[in-house]
Amino acid sequence: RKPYPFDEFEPAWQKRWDDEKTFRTPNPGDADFDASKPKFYVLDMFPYPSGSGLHVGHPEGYTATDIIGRAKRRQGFNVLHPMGWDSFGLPAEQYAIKTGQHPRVTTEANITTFKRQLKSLGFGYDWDREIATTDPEYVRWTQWIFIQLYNSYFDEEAQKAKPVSELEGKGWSREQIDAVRLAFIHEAPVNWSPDLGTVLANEEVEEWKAKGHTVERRPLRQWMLRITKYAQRLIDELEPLDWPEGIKLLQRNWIGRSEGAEVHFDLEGHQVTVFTTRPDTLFGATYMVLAPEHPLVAEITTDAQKSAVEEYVAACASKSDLDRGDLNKDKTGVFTGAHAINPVNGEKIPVWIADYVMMGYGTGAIMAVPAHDERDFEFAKKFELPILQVVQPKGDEDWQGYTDHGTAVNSGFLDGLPTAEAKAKIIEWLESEGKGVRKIQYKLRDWLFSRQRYWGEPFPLLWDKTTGEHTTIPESELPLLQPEMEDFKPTGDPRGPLVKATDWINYSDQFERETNTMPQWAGSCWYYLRYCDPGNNESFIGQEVESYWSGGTDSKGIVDLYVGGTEHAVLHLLYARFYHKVLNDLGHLSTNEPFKKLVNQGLILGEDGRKMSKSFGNVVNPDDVVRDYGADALRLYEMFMGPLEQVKPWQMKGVEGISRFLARVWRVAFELNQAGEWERSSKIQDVPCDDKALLKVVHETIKKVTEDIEKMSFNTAISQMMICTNAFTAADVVPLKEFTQLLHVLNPFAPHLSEEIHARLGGAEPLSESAWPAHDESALIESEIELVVQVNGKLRDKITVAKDAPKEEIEAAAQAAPKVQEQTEGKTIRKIIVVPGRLVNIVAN
Ligand code: ANZ
Repeated sequence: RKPYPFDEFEPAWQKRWDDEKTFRTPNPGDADFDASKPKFYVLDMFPYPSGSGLHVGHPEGYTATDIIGRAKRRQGFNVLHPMGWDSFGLPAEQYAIKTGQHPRVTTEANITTFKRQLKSLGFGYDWDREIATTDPEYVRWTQWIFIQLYNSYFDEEAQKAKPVSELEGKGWSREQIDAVRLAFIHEAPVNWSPDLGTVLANEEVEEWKAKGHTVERRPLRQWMLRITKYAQRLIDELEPLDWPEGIKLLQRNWIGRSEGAEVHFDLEGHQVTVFTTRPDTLFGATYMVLAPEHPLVAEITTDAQKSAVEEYVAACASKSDLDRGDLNKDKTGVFTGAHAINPVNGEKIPVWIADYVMMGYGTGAIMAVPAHDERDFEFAKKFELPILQVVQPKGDEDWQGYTDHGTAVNSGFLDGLPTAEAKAKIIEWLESEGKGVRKIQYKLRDWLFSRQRYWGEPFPLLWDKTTGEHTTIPESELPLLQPEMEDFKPTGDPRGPLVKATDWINYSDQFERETNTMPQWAGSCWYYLRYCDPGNNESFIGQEVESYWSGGTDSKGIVDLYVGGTEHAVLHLLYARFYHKVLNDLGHLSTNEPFKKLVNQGLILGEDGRKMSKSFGNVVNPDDVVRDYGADALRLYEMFMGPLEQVKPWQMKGVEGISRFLARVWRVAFELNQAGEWERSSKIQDVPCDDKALLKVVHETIKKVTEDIEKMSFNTAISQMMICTNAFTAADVVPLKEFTQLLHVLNPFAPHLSEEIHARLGGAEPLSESAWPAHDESALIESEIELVVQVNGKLRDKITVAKDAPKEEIEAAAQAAPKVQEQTEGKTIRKIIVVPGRLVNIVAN
């Protein structure tokens, strides 16, 4: 037998919430919309509906947001708590290729499973707002947003995006405009995966390599988004957000701002510019290094060095940036035979090529200062290049390989200056001599936005067959869906599988379609906006709705609370922030950031402490837990495992423990009768509570649970409810009103159980429709205190007295205590010492 009949009432409550649309959220314009209510938008990172169904990791964050959403609703907020599907993606396409099923079919089947599983956990979502990124109506607006990016440029002075039509007005040529669009075409070496048949963003390379795919560099023509223009704003506007410091740091590091200078060197009749963060070390530049791909390499290489250089360049072409970067300690390189002139002292320095210099960063050329840069130091030692000290360390460290700040030496007019001042002085000199400029450099690269896939949004773009110019399709033709195709296997053609849909490509005599598709991010970058207004077919979000959910002009983001995994710390969050800023700049949004507060839930590991994975056989299926223990037990267990942010291992024993707790709550209210049916316990009585201690626990519980929900400290809230339940279990009489108050605060955590008990005890209005309880401060006040009683300095007994009891009363109570009586029998009491609030000592002999 089940410890309580969750298998009967959980599905019944879920059905009722569904039928009655209990968690439907009214929008401005709806008949039941109440403009006086404050809004609260609480969002989960929507799942990718994979073939393996829900994982116990999903309900962790989802339960946390559900508790908050349910509580806030009852606290008078208009709560937006939606759910949907990130349903484009490579796995669906690969599965489709393997099985011959269309990805739309498998995706829909997976969504059905996920939705059934989420509903079986009783989450209070407004299912009327459900969206899938693959819905044609959603694709329409994903493509529409791309068109806005295509039709915009970044105005440096205003530091914001503006429509390119303004430039047309100023007489800019077509070519000039194409060169500044936020969505632009670019031919560059990209990460091409032959076995996946697609290019990948830099950010994605490691993940796919780890999965065993090959990734190589190859020059291709790709659509890019000019996210680099927003680098500084993406750093600055991060600061006011209520995000974990660790995530902010990851974003800042990813954007990677460096302050320094560009310095121009003469090089055999050419000019080469290097980027350096340490212009103060210019006197110590003893050689120069160009990236192997640097355009000047072929021109400056001497005949004697030609074959060595060509061989080296060819070998580098196949290496990724990561292979070439810092991790690769064993430095390689080749001398070009050419020399450059150090602009500060006229010294002739040799020019090398080496793969530790990347073409994609700075200018693709460096001045090497081996004395004070680790990579240069390694390189100079290996190739016996001169190492010249130009910084005196602060302490007694060895100057060789000293990279920290210090004092300039061997540096002419910089000598004696601390590093910061030397930097300022040399930059001033470079600028006045026309030999360099101050420069801020970011690691962030423009966003490679095209993919060679079938299961993604096609670009709403056309190419002119004769002029080769690109243009957008009319908005009236959106959404542009992929053509129906039987075979969308990668062809090896880097234009992607859509090249095979020749009819579809051939738009008209003049134009043909772009065959690339957008990355999965295109949909996940803005889904939180669509939830606000999912049915709108005039715009991606209506103005009135946007303004209401943004919550005013000083709002720091439209979403009040966003909960999800740390795996999205950089990419998803960065991309969404970029999209949001562009849409804000163009006047479509009133906030400049999407997510005001961010919380990352910790990973749930297997019982063995390893990451849950099919290959370890340690995956827990939520369906099994719901079947054996019920949805409330799963919800509560995941919240009781530890602090939300912490990584923690799954333990079935813990689920059992939580299930026993819930059964104890049930048995406060019900007992089994002779016929084996649950009936109302005789302890439950509709009487005023005259048990002060019990009353105090109940009100402490209301207070603590309310505060803990606000702090997202769910495990401590549950502990408090356990204490309260124990108090009810121990009581001879359980006053209905006070027990119901426990049910009220338990409701967001264990919604089925709390509603069922409440209804069976005669509660007419469901808890989820009732106002949140407030605690009674006067019930919390301690009215009695406990004192220890000593006889001749030895602890003998304890007494309970009124908190404000007079001295005489305390003395009398102490003498009357049974163990004290035993000890003082036949003796004379000489003295009684009362230490207020602590103890009574009786001296007797
Ligand atoms: C001279 C120098 C002297 C440097 C010194 C450092 C220390 P971050 O902070 O990452 O921006 N660098 C510049 N462009 C590069 C490229 N394309 N590939 C590889 N390395 C490059 O690093 C900037 C520094 O990294 C620059 O400052 C340059 O080395 C190197 F004592 O210039 B430095």
